[in-house]
Parts: sequence; structure tokens; C-alpha cells
Amino acid sequence: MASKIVDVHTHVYPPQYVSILKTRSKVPYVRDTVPGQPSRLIILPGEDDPSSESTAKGRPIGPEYYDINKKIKFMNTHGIDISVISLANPWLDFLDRDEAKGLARDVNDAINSMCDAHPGRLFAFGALPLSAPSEVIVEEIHRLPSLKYTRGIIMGTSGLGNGLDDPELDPVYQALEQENLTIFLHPHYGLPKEVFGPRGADYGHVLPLALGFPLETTIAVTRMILSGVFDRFPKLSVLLAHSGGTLPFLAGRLESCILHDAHYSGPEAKVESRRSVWDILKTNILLDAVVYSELGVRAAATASGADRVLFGTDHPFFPPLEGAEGEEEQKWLSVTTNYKAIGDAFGPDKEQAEAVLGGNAIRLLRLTTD
Ligand code: 5CU
Repeated sequence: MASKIVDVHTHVYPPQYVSILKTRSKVPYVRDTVPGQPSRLIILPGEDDPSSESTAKGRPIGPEYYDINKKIKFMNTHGIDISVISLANPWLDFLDRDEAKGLARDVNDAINSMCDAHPGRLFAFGALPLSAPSEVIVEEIHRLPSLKYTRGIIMGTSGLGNGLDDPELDPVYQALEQENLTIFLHPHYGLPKEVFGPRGADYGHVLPLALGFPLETTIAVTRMILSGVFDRFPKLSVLLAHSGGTLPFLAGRLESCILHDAHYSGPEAKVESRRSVWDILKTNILLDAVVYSELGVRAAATASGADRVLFGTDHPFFPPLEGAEGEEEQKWLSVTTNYKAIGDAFGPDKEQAEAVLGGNAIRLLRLTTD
């Protein structure tokens, strides 16, 4: 039997979520700017800053962002058998604490229903009501296994507002570990725009997306490691977007800094049996292969093992610059680049390439329904 191709990094905004974005006047929002042209999706912090001419208008949003049939067409065009769909950023982070619980349930139910409409083709990562009290978050985590297709949750780097090393998150990590739900850790907030300098805006979204996103993920997961999250929750599973940002490359330096820092403090630092960064990478971390280069895929596979790297596309982001609209048959450069990177990284070792393309996801995320 031919091995299956599974996309673990692919997003959707259910229609009720888009309706909320349409009512908003602050980021995140959806705006009709030019009559006859697609609406614009404005989601990133500062993206509506009028002084940043090149990014101020966000990106066009068409049905590929909310119509699940478009996702299936995209999958068919690119030979993808199964997609693990997740709400796109900024998830539910911006909601008031009173709205978060209800919308989390609605969004998670809606995404699960999308999967139900295409049996065997779709699974899901749910979203958490992170602005609600932690009991509410934990309640939603314990409800998720009742949704037939949900295998984990997607979340950003802010946690409850203080990042992922916040001890207040322990009940959340505990519930996720208990329910065997993988965290898909995905960036959104980037880096302060000052680090990109006064000319940053001249380069469009290149600096925030190519560097801000991966560094944000790297810092967030490093804070989890340093604060002992993986020592307290040794079975926690975290899928890092964009091949872990720069973690595979910097893991050695991180481990060395830990070993040489007399001021690395806190109870976690004193535990004799502190788990090394390498151990965590090979036990708790999964890395997607959304890195667009052979070198990046090899680094991911070296750091975490080729049995822990998983193909992804980032659909519907990064469409072809021209001709995307109405051209469902057209293959996307962002996808073909990732396919090629995997093929080149493993060369004649077809087994490893097939595992990264699908086998790993099926095994690690339990992508069967019987
Ligand atoms: O292009 C972008 O801004 C994005 C985004 O916001 N989220 C994502 O997953 N990919 C690209």
C-alpha cells in the first residue's frame, strides 16, 4: 500500500470566527478596503500601523481561509491524503474572558464537524480559551477527547499573558499531558519592531515572518525548558512550528549556557536529574518540516530524530504571488519547496522520507478513527 501524506500545519478560520473578525475595528480584523477586491485580513500586531505602508493592509482573505472544500481541493492538488487542521493565529487570544469559553467550544465543535464532513481526510488541533480562568481552560481540555477528530491543541507563545514558563500554566500542562493531547506551538507576536530597524517596513512581511516568527517560537520553548516544564510533565508532547525556529541549531549553545551559568536559578536548576535540551528534543518535541530547505530538514531530523519530523504546508498562507485566485489546480511554490527539501534531505532513504511525509504523523498523532 502506498504510504500516506499528512499535512500537520494547515489552518482554517471557521465562518463564525470570520464573522467576529468582520465586526472588529482593532487588530485582528477583516476589512473590505477596495470595492470589487477581496477583503483584507489584518492579524499581526502593528499590522494596521499606517506608517508601515507595505504591511498596513494585511493580506487578501478569500474562501481558502474559511471554506473547507477549498482545503480539500488544495489537498487533492498537492497529493495530500490527510490534513490536521487548526485555527489560524491569533486564535482566541484577543477575546474577553467572558467570551472565550463559548467561542472555544463553538470553534472546536465547528472544526470537528468539518472533519466529520470529510471522513478519513481531516483531523484537528483544537483551540483553548486562554483568556478565561484556568478552570475553564482545563474544562475545555477535558472535553476535547469527546470530539472524534481532535488530537491536540494549537496555541501561541503568550500563554495566560506571561509566556509559557508561567507556573500558572501547570494545570493546563497537566491536563494536556493527562489527555495525551499534543500542543502545536505556533508563533504570532514576533519580535518588537525596533529590532528590525528604521527601514524594517521597507521589507514588507519578510523580517517578521522569516525571523520574528521562528525566534519567537525559539524563545518560548526555551523558556519552557529553562523553567522545568518538561521535568514536571515528562510526557508532554509539543509540536514546534517551522522546524522549531532556531532551536535545533542553537540547542548545543543553550545546553552549554545552562551548564556554565552560576546564576541560572530556581528549583528546576538545582535538580540533579535535570533533563538536557537534547533529551527533551528527542522525547517531548516534534518538529514540523515547514522550513523550505534541505539543510533545515536535516537539522530538524538530527536534533529530534527523523521519526519526529512531520510534513506541513502552512496553507492557506503563502499562496503563489500571482494567479492564486480561482486557480485551484496550480501547485504552490511554498508546498513544492517543502516536498523537495524532504526528498533532498533523505536522498535514497525512502523510508525516512515517507515517515516524515506521513507515517510519523499517523503514528504520533494517532490518525485513525476506529
Ligand atoms: O503570513 C502570515 O502572516 C502568516 C500568519 O499570520 N500565520 C501563519 O501561520 N503563517 C503566515
